[in-house]
Amino acid sequence: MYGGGYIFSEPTQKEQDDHLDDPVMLAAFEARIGQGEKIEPQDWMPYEYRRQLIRLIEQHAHSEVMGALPEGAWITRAPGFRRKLALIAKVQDEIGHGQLLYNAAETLGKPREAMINDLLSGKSKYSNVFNYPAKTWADVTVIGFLIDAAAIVNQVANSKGSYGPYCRALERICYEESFHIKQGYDAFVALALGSASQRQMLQQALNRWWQPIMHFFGPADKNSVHSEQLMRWKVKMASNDAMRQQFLDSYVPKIWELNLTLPDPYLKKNLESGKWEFTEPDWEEFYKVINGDGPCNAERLATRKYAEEHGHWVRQALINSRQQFAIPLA
Ligand code: BYC
Repeated sequence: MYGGGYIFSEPTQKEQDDHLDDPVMLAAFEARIGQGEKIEPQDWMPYEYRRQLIRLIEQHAHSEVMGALPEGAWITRAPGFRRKLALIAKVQDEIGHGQLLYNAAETLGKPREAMINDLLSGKSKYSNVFNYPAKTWADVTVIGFLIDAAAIVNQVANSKGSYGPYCRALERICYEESFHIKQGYDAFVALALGSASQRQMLQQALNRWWQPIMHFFGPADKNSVHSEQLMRWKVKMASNDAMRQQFLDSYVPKIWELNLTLPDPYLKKNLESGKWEFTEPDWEEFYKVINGDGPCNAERLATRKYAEEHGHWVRQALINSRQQFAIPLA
C-alpha cells in the first residue's frame, strides 16, 4: 500500500518546537520497550525515536533500491538462462524490499517523495557497498552470497526490534534474502570449483569486496554515533562490532573451505576470546564513500535520477487511475 491507510501520530507542537518529550510519557514508553512490546504508528513515541527510525529505515530502503543497480547491470550478461532468470527475480525482490521499507518509513510521517528527494540530492545515505563497481560476473556472485549474507545478519537481528512496521517488513525481507544467499552461494561455488580462470576471477572479486563488506556493518562500536540510543530503544538489536563478528563466524569458514583466501593476513579467530581478529579496515575510505565520494556514487545517483525522471509518467498514471477508480494499490 502506498500513500494512505496508515494512521500515524504527528509530533506534538511542543515536540516540534523544542524536541523535548514529556517525561511521564517517555518513562511509560521506555517501560513498554523494556517489556518487549511493539510500538505501532499510532502510539506515542519520543521525537528522537521517530527521527532515528526515519533515518534508519529510509537509508535501508534506499540501500535496497540502489543495491539493485550493480547486479541489475548484469542481467543482460548473466552466464546462461538459469542464472539470468534467478538474477532477474532477485533484482525484482530487492526493489520490492525498497517498497516495503519506504512503506514502513512512511508510517512515521515522512512522505515518500521527500525520501526520494533526499536520496537524489545526496542528503540521505545508503549502504557503502553499492558504490563499488561489479566488474565481472564474479562480483555478482560475491554480492549475491556475501552482501546478502551480511544484510541478513543485520536484518534478522533488527526484525526482533521494537517498531512493529519495520520488524514486519524485515521478517518478510529475511525470507527472500535467505533464498538470495542460496542462489548467490550456488553461483559462487560454481566459480570456485570451475576452471583456473574462473577461480582467479572469483579470487580477484573477493579481494575487491572484502573491505567494503567489513565496512558494511558500520564503524567500530567506540566510534558509532547512534548505536547506544538505538540499542536502548531496541531499534538496533546488535552492535556494529557484534554483527561484524557474527558475519565472520558464519562466513569466513565457508570461504576458506573453498580454498579461497581473504586479503587480510591478520584475519584469524582467537580461540581464547572467541573473537575474530582482523586488520582495521580503512575508515577514511569508508567515510569518503558514505559521504558521496566513492568510486560509483555519482554514477549510481545519475542512474537513479534518470529512472525517477523517466518513470514519472507511470507513477502519475497510477495515481490518476487510483483517484478515478478508487483502486487500492497493493
Ligand atoms: N553505509 O552510528 P552508526 C541489501 C553511517 S540492502 C552507509 O554506527 P547506525 C541488498 C550511519 O548512517 C540492505 N552509511 O550508524 C540490496 C551514520 O551516519 P548518519 C542494506 C553507514 O545507524 C541489494 C554514521 O555512519 N542494509 O541487503 O547506528 C542487493 C555512523 O554510524 C554505514 C542496511 O541498510 C554503511 N554501511 O548503524 C544485495 C541496514 N554504516 O546517518 C543486498 C540498515 C554506518 O549519522 N542500517 N553508516 O549521517 C543499519 O542497520 C545501520 O544503519 C548500520 C549503521 C548498522 C549500517
